[in-house]
Amino acid sequence: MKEINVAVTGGAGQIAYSLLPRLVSGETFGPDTKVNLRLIEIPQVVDKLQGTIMELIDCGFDQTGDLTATSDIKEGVKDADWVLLVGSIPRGIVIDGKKIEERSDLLKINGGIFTDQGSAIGELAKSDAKILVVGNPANTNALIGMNKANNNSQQWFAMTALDANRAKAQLAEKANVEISSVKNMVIWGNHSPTMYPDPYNATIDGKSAAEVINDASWIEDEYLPLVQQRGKAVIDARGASSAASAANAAIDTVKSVINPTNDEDCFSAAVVSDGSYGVPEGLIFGFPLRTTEDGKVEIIQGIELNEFAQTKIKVTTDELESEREAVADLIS
Ligand code: NAX
Repeated sequence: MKEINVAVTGGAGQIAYSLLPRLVSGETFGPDTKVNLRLIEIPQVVDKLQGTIMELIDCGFDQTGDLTATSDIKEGVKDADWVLLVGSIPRGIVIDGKKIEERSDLLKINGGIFTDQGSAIGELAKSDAKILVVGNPANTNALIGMNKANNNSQQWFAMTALDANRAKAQLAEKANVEISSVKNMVIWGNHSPTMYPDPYNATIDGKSAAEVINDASWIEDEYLPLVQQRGKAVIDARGASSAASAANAAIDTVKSVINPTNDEDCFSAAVVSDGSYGVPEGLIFGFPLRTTEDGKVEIIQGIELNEFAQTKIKVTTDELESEREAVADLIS
């Protein structure tokens, strides 16, 4: 059996609890790949990972390899093929008596984590390692990590697949079709309320979803808030955040990166901008992506953006530029 090394930060958190069994079950990396899993946590909770490891052993999957826990990021990411950066400091946490509510404070605090993690990954993970940032603010955390890694043969992604899955689900419900009929869902920009889930280029059975739904006021006034506020709706309903669907989206992203993309589809994740669609170079930006037969992830070109899309994309681009400015000292 082939073997790969997968490192996951935030291993004792909610998302990880849903994510980890699916990483070592054969579902994500295939039945012929053994997965050595390194769980990384802050020193205060690293011991709890022993309980998680016991559970993973008790799942009894043939594809489960060595399971280790550490609070040392260097040990965790050494020779990693994949690094899933799930851990981060949540909004609302109290640090030195101050409740962290401002996005700018959150950016700085998490930025500090992602500088060390980025340097360790750049130096020690495999030269072709893939890194998926889930912890928020995901795009700018990825920007910091990627700059600190300073290793162009590795590839960084920030997760927008949960937004894409939510965006597809809302279109399917409105059009009263199976969710598998909805394809080409692009989340443009930031994983934040400014993201633009594109209903014009998404397709339902091959036709523009906006045309199939044929209700401009729903598309332009109701659809975006529905997708953008879905996370809050889940919290309100279940009293806890959407950890299972976030874990599922992380699995979807890994599968999308390691398997060629169907000709009639694309997948959503944020990657470093090469200037495509006028997005400033270097930003970590949600684009339409495809994985080629030889395993290369490319930004799909030539998608038409109407005036509504251009206005929305400008807002999310401006937000990402201001986030980049807020962490300028961490990426120089
Ligand atoms: P939890 O608070 O349950 O778990 C986070 C874990 O990360 C904790 O166990 C904490 O000890 C650990 N951690 C903190 N700093 C660390 C460090 N330096 N190294 C290693 N571990 C560290 O949060 P959870 O619900 O699992 O969510 C994790 C992150 O995902 C949050 O930032 C959350 O905002 C983000 N999300 C991102 C989504 C996306 O689509 N990109 C959607 C879901 C989720 O909101």
